[in-house]
Amino acid sequence: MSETTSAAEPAAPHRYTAALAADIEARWQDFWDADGTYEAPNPTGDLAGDPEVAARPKKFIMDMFPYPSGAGLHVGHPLGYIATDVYARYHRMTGHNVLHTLGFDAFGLPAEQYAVQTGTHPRVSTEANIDNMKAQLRRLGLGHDKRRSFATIDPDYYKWTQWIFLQIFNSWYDEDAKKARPVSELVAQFESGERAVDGGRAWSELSEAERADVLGEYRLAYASDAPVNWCPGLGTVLANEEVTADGRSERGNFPVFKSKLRQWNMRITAYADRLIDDLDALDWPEAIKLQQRNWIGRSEGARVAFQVAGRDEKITVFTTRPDTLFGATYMVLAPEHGLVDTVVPAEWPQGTKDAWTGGARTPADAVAAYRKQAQSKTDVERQTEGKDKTGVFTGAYALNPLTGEQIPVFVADYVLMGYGTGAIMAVPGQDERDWEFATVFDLPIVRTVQPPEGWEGEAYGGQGPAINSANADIDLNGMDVDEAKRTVIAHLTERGIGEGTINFRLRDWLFSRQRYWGEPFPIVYDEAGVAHPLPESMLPLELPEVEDYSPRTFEPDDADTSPETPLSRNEDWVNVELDLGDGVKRYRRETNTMPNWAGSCWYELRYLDPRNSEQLVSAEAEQYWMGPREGQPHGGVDLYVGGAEHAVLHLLYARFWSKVLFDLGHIASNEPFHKLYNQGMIQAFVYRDSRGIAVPATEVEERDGKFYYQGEPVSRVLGKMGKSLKNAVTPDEICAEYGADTLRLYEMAMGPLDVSRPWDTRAVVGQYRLLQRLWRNVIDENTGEVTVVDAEPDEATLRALHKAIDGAGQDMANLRFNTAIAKVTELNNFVTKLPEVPRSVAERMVLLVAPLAPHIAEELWRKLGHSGSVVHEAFPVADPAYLVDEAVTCVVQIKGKVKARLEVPPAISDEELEKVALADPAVVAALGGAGIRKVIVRAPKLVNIVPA
Ligand code: ANZ
Repeated sequence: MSETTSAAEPAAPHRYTAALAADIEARWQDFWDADGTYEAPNPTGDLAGDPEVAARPKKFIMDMFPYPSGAGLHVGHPLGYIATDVYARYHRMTGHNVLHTLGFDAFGLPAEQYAVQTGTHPRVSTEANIDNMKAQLRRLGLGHDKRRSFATIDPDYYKWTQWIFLQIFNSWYDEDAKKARPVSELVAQFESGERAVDGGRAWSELSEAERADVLGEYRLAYASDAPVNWCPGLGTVLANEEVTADGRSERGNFPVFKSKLRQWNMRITAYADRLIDDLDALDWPEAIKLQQRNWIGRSEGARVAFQVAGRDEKITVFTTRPDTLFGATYMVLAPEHGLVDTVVPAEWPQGTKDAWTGGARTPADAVAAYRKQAQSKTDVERQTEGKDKTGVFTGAYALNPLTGEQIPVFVADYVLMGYGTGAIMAVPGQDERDWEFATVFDLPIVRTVQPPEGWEGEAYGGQGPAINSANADIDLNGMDVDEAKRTVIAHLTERGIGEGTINFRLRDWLFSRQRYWGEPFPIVYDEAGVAHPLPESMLPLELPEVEDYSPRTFEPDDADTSPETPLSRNEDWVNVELDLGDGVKRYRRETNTMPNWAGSCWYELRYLDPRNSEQLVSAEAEQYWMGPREGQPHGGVDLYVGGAEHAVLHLLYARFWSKVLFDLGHIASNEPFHKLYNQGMIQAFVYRDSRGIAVPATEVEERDGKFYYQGEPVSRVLGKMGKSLKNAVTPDEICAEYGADTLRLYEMAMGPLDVSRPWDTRAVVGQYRLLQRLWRNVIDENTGEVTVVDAEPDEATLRALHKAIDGAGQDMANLRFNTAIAKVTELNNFVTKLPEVPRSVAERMVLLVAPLAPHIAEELWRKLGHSGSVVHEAFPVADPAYLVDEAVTCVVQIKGKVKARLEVPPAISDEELEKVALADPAVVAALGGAGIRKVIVRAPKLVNIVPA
């Protein structure tokens, strides 16, 4: 119980207490539900409502939707939800049609893991968690349009996730038009001969399976056999974005291995340029844009083909420094490179240095042994080994196309298969990694850029004139780096052995998982193994009810395992007879499921038109809520609030899906989220005993700045809030003790929204007192009667009121809720000191707090005699006349005689006032050019000048 209702001080019967707050809040939450207060009308369709409301400017305000975990919410989770709710309420009151709702991202690993542990079906536990979370969220008074809420596991929803997959499967990226187009248009190009099939055969000559292979090279969703991230400990493959920098699974921290498996991929790389370029017009934190740019990693350079000496094959490299080609003294292939086996000769060439052979009898042995060694390292380990470069000679030589010299070809793990072409030309004179390698293997070093005076003993990667770079056909010497690059590229292009190119770090998105609890792929395979999309009429393809939904996991470090999908164990579901348009045939279903990112890739669109059974979203609804407009050239959600941890995963995938849907003409917005805002984290103190084990935070006592648990000293550090650290505080507890409005105010008052802040339950009472004073300013605590009077407020009150309206309004519009609350508090304190409160002041104060503390605002508004809800009332408007500070008269004396009177702001500083006084024409005239000995300033009232 809070102190103000303690037994020592018997509460007045109508005081704002936790019990009264609970009563008010429950009543208004019921009212809102029954009334549909937060329902935002669409202009057309089944959610159309009041056309007058739909004609207002719109705001689509969205949170990153939660994963319904079994632990429920702690007070850290709703920080963003409360912020968007205040923002949404403010915009409703300033004449906007506001779409604000919340769904659930409900497929995913935790429910499945819980299912494995407890035997509960993931749907059952997930739905129970959703119900629990909904109740917790409802208690906070969030103004959500509940008609628009859904969970990604609803078959009505994932039908459209599957539908989008089919759109992506059925399209290809036209590099000339720079957009996705339907595969049917590609087929037409092949049929007419407008586009040639690789290998020169006619389309009509190809078998169905061959055609499927050709199209697979183009489709934006395609299956391929490629080295993928296989995580035996989780029993599934993972996307690059789900693997940490040190090669472990983001979830569970298990080792991840490269393993060649047939998997579904999304050709996100086709969009690399647009994903970078379109960031410019988005209103996102710079840090997130930078992370996306780095993840996509655009580098400009060239591809150059090197002839293998004495063979037909060429080795193509990607280099960002084609200008240094004269200094390429050896080459390196990644151990996994397909040409390694082709180029190795049977014997070591004459004169091969011992240090190059790794002690092996033949090049093939050397390469095989080296590969084995490289396999156990992660990409990051391979790149961060510093000076200890390793590798072996393949026995092959290649020709440097500019010097004509034979240069040895090595295999070394500092070159990665997954980047560029997996092969490099090594230029030790300019590249530090190559310098290190050349030093270990005693390879020649030729500088091709003049380093500064005294530069010795290391590679020089900087600017400077080209040197040692000429032959009979081309002379780069003296050119700067950029000019030399352009010149070499032109030369190589002319000779047909190279071209300028842009390379991206981004890889295609690995899209299949070996899990039960995800969207099934709407794909079946015929007897020849050709993949066929299911027709739209067969969607949704629902998950089968199964006995065993556990993934098969393995010893975490056993790389020689391969995944087994839970769906594959259900022969009845897997083997089907279908008529896909050419008669009933037998098919096998795809047994992988989609990654849990799929459902969150497009959910903003479904909020717009959640019950549409014909389309994923109607064109009108999408254009209205998300279409491009002034200042938002790509369209998108007006405000999207969530954690910064989603910088590259969810946000990149969602942008990609939007662009495909946009290209295919399904939506008008080319970007999903126009404005992105990252809220800070609510942190909490973690208390640990002498063994380092966290102890329950609520049972820790503080004495003289030290902390004790059961009498023993414990340490205290700031950390994450959560069950595992025994420091979780639930919103339910705080609501029970003070009410939801107090919790809302406290979370918003803790600090700027984007800054992390420590939770302090003891400080919550401060906001409770604010609401108690607000209540007392309107209601008699003993009688429950309204105490306001119909008198006009005086000048000082009007000034305080309008200043608060102006400041708090601007703060709310700019997501500065902490300072908005400070201004409301200041006004409330001012009003508390008035002998009686004018009704006009009380009413505007209630409107002012309504976005922040909606329940008490509704109640007071009702008690002040209004019949409707405060939610759609107009936010008060500040009168500028009361915003200018009152002026004060300042007397300016010269030798004690008054020479001028100035009107100055009361807060003027001594320095400013002196300047103003000395510049006053009357003062200048009175001084008559005499010098000044001394100026005595007593701001704001007096300036005394003593002339020299
Ligand atoms: C010759 C050269 C000379 C290079 C020089 C750099 C400096 P970014 O900028 O990250 O795109 N490279 C290419 N493919 C590689 C791979 N698969 N594994 C490891 N390294 C690879 O890096 C491009 C540069 O990294 C390329 O340009 C290549 O080395 C190397 F003075 O070529 B460079």
